[in-house]
Amino acid sequence: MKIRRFFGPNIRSALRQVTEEFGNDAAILSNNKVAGGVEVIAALDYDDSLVPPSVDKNGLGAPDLQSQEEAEVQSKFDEPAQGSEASNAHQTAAADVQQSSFEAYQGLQDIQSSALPPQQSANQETGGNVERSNRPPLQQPNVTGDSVVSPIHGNEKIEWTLDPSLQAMKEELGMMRSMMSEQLKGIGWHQFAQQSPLSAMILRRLSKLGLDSDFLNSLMPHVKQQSDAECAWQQILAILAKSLPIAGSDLLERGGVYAFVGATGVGKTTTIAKLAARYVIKNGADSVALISADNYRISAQEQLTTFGRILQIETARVTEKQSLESLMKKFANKSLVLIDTAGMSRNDPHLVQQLESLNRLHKPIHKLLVVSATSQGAVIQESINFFNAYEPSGLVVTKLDEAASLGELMSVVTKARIPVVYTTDGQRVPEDIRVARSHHLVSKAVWLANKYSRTTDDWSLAQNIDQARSA
Ligand SMILES: Nc1nc2c(ncn2[C@@H]2O[C@H](COP(=O)(O)OP(=O)(O)OP(=O)(O)O)[C@@H](O)[C@H]2O)c(=O)[nH]1
Ligand SMILES: [Mg+2]
Repeated sequence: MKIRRFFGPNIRSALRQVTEEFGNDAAILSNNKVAGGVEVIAALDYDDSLVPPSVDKNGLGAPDLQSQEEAEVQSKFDEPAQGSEASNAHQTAAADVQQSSFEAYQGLQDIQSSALPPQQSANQETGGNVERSNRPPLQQPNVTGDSVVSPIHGNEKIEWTLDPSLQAMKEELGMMRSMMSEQLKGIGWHQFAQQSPLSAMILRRLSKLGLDSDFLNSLMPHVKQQSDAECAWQQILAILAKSLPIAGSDLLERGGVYAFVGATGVGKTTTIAKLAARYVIKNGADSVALISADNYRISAQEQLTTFGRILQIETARVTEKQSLESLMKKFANKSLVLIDTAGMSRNDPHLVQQLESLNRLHKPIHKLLVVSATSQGAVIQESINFFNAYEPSGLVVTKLDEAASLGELMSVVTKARIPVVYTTDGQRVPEDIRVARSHHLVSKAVWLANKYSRTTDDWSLAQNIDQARSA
């Protein structure tokens, strides 16, 4: 947008200059009587909606200087006041024009002083978009706190800060600022990449894993500057692996009572079937029992019963007549008891009832929270936040085979510090489950990042430069 101030002995002359300079597409931002003549501020490529309604903004399309509107504007300046009514009308019109002129002027001042570097801004009287040299100065308003006293209205205070045109200009200015800041960050990234190519390469590769900013920031200081880039990358992956909370042993091997909790459809029942089958293979079918605490959905109970039948192990379900407590007593002789819970919305009161019934049991039981690697980081975080109240002993991460990225999962899990006990990567029972291993998760994360070649923009990378610099 090009903005310029024109001055002439009268409005006609000033408008003619505008036409000559900007052609027919110019928009008049303000016209204003000043000492020695008339001042017009006009803009090219200007968003017409930003011009205050009180300002003549008909542009200069086919400027007929004898047009009605122009004649009216002209009359505000040229016609002498006659009688008190005429005099009042003249003053009101002049005040409108003056006020609009001031608003537009103030908006221009804002744009200029914010868009220019301080030194240039201070020198704007002699340069910038609004040309002023050899022209009479604008009447400066008296500014008192947030209010501005119009030079025409004297003591009457006018709240100009709420003017829609100024608000629009401010928004535009804000957008310009954020665009500039993004560009500067991009420049910052390029400089950083030139100064520290190894750190930049590692930061880019780590970002491709989908790790969140906090995790990246915690890893970057560990980058060791060395000539072998691949070695540095392997080292940082080893540190990443070490950061993950991993149980590292087969928790169920020692037996006990375990309840599987988690969001709907994450794979709780399937995981129970896989773990039961593994246990049966080692310890025999008599050593295991399955309980379905899901007394809300018949199909869910049947799913567990079917698995039990296939594995030839005892199963039972909680009903109104058969409480969880009584079933626990029934299976007291089993070395491993696995309890399946209903997948329900966190807002469903039945879910809380079900979880509280687990907590009321006399015999302490372990809770394993099941989360799916296909869920977004925020969803996993929500699930952890909710089930944390029931103190899970560990996590089971399912559906690794369907995940497109593991970065968000690793970031959330590392923050939560709940150890991952098992991971599953398929629907087959019992094959597709394994004791969680950090290197397996990290290798899978790298493999997925290469497979889906996630792109990372310079701006996002630039967010982490400070930490990367300390590497
Ligand atoms: N690809 C894949 N699918 C899995 C995995 N684990 C479970 N599933 C599938 O996910 C679907 C849901 O599994 P369920 O075990 O019924 O899940 P749930 O958490 O018990 O579900 P609700 O009881 O309804 O909350 C089934 O089709 C499973 O076969 C896995 O590791 N990989
Ligand atoms: Mg289920």
